[in-house]
Amino acid sequence: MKLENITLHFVEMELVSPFETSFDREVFRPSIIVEAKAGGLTGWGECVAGSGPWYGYETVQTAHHILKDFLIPLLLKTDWHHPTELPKHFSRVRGHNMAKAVLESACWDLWAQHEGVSLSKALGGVKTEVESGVSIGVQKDISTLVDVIQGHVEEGYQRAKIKIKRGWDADVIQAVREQLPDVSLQVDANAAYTLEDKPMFKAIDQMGLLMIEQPLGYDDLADHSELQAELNTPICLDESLKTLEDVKAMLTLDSGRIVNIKVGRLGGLSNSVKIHEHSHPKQIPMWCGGMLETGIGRAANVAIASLPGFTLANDLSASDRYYHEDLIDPPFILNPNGTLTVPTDPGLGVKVNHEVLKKVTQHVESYD
Ligand code: OSB
Ligand code: MG
Repeated sequence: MKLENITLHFVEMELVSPFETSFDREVFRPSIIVEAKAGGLTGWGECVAGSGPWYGYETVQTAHHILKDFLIPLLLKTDWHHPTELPKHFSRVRGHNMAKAVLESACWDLWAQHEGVSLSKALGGVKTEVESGVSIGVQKDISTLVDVIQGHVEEGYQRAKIKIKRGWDADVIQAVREQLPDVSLQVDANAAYTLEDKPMFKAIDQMGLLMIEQPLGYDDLADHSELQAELNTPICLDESLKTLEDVKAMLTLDSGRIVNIKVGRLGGLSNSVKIHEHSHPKQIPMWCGGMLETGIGRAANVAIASLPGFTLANDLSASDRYYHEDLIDPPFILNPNGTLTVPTDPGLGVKVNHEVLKKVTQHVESYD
């Protein structure tokens, strides 16, 4: 398969409510939507690089540079047979996983459509529904947070993830625990702490959390190993895992016991499948993380989360939790049992809403 044209749609989407983490407060989310054409078919992908280098070093602008100057010219002259070959073709470019992932996702969509199978099937998915959790940003006070969690639980979400940062941690979790004792809870620090904060982690270790996500440095494994040794609650690594080698090192060092799979951070669906193949036989629990994607990125996430090793609730919420109008029609809705349905039509299995896409697009570039 050889791509004939690649179009980049630079979009900006307003979130339903601002999303505050230890590193940023987001109101608008920018993204690059990739539209790739070959043999009369169109494949779509969504880049998860953010407005600034806060979660990882990539931004919309670094992704743009890597896409237009390196990856797109390379892909346009490559004749490939299966999307699992693409990481090798992209390997001369070091890092820049989010830029690689968006092109590869569009190719997976194309390839699955060409084969007449859903992306889920193409990746080895087995589930017809994936479990939905919700990620909740820092709120203005504890009672607001409790109300927000309560509201999501009533909607049907299976677990809540609370973002923590210095000054918004143990006391907050303690209060939530007291007021909502039965809710399935986990926390995400987005790398806000150091080993000096061990006393805070020891305190929340007593609060019945499913996991503590990325407590320490965004690139760290050694300090996480030291912290994990002193906690009963499993650590889940997000930012620290960029490659299969990182996952292997995490397991060797016992730096964490749960893997957050994010397709963008890991450089694509092929690498994500490889990590699943490595971790699932070892019974390492996995779940799919999110980056506030529109329905285009969400469809790829739902497909990967349908693999058998995704045993924990995912950060895959319904479209209306993120945006008033999604880029796909129909949007993802939450089933009453707290799941999203895995699309079964060929490829991503969702229809892009061109009207909404046009409305949120700031500019377009086309390459062939
Ligand atoms: O750490 O999981 C994270 C969003 C942006 C950057 C990092 C993270 C997140 C989320 C959002 O938690 C989860 C979602 O998309 O529902
Ligand atoms: Mg995280």
